[in-house]
Amino acid sequence: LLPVSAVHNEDSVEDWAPLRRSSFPAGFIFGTGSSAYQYEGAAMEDGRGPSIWDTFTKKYPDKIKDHSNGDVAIDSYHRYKEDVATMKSLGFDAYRFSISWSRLLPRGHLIGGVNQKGIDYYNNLINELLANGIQPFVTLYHWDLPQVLEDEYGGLLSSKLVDDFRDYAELCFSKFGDRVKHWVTFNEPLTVATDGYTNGKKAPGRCSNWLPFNCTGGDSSTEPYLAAHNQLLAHAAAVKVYRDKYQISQMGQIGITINSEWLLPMTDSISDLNAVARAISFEYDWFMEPLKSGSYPADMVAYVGKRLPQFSEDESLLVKGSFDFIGVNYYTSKYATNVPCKTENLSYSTDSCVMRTPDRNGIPIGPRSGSEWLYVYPRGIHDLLLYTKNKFNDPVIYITENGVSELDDTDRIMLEDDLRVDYFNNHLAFIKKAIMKGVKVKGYFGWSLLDNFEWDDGFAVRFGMVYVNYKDGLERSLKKSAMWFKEFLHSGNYSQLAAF
Ligand code: PSG
Repeated sequence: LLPVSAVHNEDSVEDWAPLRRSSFPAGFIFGTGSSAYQYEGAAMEDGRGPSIWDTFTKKYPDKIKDHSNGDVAIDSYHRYKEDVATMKSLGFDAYRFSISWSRLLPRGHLIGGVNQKGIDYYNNLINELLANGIQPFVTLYHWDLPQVLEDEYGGLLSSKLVDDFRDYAELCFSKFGDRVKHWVTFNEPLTVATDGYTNGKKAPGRCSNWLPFNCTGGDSSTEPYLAAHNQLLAHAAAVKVYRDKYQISQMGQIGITINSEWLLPMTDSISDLNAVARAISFEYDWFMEPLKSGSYPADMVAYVGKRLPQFSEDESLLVKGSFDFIGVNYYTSKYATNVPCKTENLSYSTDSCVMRTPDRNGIPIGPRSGSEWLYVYPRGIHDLLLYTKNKFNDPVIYITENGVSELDDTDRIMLEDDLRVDYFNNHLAFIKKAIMKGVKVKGYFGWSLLDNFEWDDGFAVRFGMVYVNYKDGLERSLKKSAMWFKEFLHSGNYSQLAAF
């Protein structure tokens, strides 16, 4: 076995030319990403119904770092024209945003009625983008389930979700599919399963009662698997409708966005190498393997047993191959080490019998960001991409999110975001390297254009390349990283790669 320190020495930094736009294949798309609850605001306006995030932030203000919520967010509902103008001036080709289900269907179901003002808003946004030469990439579900569906049948825990999501997706295809050519069904089903149903940090805030996380209900040993399962089935149902009724005439593509950390072994012992493989199975293969083959990964079946739902034969065939592209969200990497499996107080978080940590022998895997879970490790995106190509039949990939945060400093307008400049530059360099090795990456979306409502971190953590002044009318100002992107997108040759 190679010592851990030698595993990654195949690429040397010296031969890396400075990055420029022309380093990427012709037609490669650069964009930024966002989501409805994090950006729009206007939570009670123009007929929008409440989502589980409205309920969650009001019911558990203590679970949000600054006790904030997305009622106003960064007001993109009203400021979309200004924000589209910023994208255009920076030179972006595309914009990924999500549709708020409860803005279109305030009562969740199609038969509850369509809110025309919601349709109007997304039509206006899409038309504004296209008028400025920016392609819309639309996510259908970025975590804001209509509250009525949570109340009626337990939301993602019920298979009733499948038909309701399919109907909602079809409404979107029929209203917007003449102009939207890239659809993402679900954003990060993993994060929903872990933070929504394992530790209760995010809506709907469920976890087992023996955990000290102040949840009102839940079972961390079963519900994460159920929520993941129903998201996969709902995804597949929406893809089927798109392929049966819309794709040929609308000529678009449909996929799903999967996130994962990359994992490195804590030591070079066999048990830690196996722990790495299991950790990746429990995060990434959990979704990628069903999408590729129609079944869950063998090690998850072995370790989770009867608590892991099963696909019927028909379901398996529906899920298998249900994508034209895979959206990949990558932010960070961790070390993995084998730990004994638990026999009581079972939870998704311990089922893999792996402990994940950001440091080894006291040394962090990379610079720390403003988010406690995010340490910078650019090489991880390259390794995740090659893993995807080799293990999952070389799919077409869009990087649908990649970005870094810093903590808000309430006394200072923070425009000198050198950490973010290096982050984008170095991750793009590793993506380029993966492309040169044959990975079919077709586009990259930085997270995010603007500072925004960062879920349980509220407004205390900033991910934007554009600063939003929460104390002064939500005024926007370009940070250094926005200028870096502008330079990169217009001419290319901006800076030498920073050393790693
Ligand atoms: C993404 C990746 C991890 C945790 C949470 C996310 N990870 O690697 O441990 S959430 C994801 C989300 C978006 C967020 C953004 C930054 O899709 O809405 O704002 O990343 O947290």
